[in-house]
Amino acid sequence: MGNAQRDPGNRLPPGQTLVTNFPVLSYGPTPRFNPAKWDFRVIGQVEEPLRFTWDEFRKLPISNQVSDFHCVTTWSRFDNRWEGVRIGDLMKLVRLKVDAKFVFLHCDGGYTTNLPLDEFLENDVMLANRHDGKDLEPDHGWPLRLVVPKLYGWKSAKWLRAIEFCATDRRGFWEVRGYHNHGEPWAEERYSFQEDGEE
Ligand SMILES: Nc1nc2c(c(=O)[nH]1)N[C@H]1C(S)=C(S)[C@@H](COP(=O)(O)O)O[C@H]1N2
Ligand SMILES: [Mo]
Repeated sequence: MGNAQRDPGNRLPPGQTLVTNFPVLSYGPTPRFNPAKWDFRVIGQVEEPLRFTWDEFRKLPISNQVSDFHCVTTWSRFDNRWEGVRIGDLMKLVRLKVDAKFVFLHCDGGYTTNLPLDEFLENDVMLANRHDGKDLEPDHGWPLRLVVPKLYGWKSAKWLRAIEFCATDRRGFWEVRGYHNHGEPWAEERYSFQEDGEE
């Protein structure tokens, strides 16, 4: 095995191969960013929906976080330094209704994905606009993407425009096209057929 495959810290989930580049995985074209028209919304099971313009969003507190990234197509990239707004900081502005149990993410271009509320609220989940010290490349989600390090990469929605809190779960773009509803890399939750027999 070459250097690329070695896993000194036992941080590589089963079936994954380490890469040092940063592949682009997108379904469809990269949307164009227009700062005058862009907005970011928090909707659904909240006491009051929120809407941020680009200038308003830029005033939220900024944090850094280093995490590993695992794509279901089998590449993993270690030690990504993400900069942006921690979900914990965003949530200081959000009053959830008691019925909020799931999160559904809406992106420019129509991509969607879903995850349980408790996993969305993990400490390492971020709304990122910088990666390894640079603004995100357009292909990697500029101006804003979600990062959910503990789930496969397709949950890390690029070009994120809205977070919808939901009482019931709803499958997103890949989740209705054969990918697992949960997507936990250490359990290799890759495909929806694996959900058979799960509760
Ligand atoms: N809007 C949107 N977000 C997306 C995707 C996409 O096609 N559209 N692809 C997902 C997949 S499959 C992965 S692995 C990661 C890849 O992020 P990257 O292209 O920055 O490596 O983005 C995820 N977020
Ligand atoms: Mo992916």
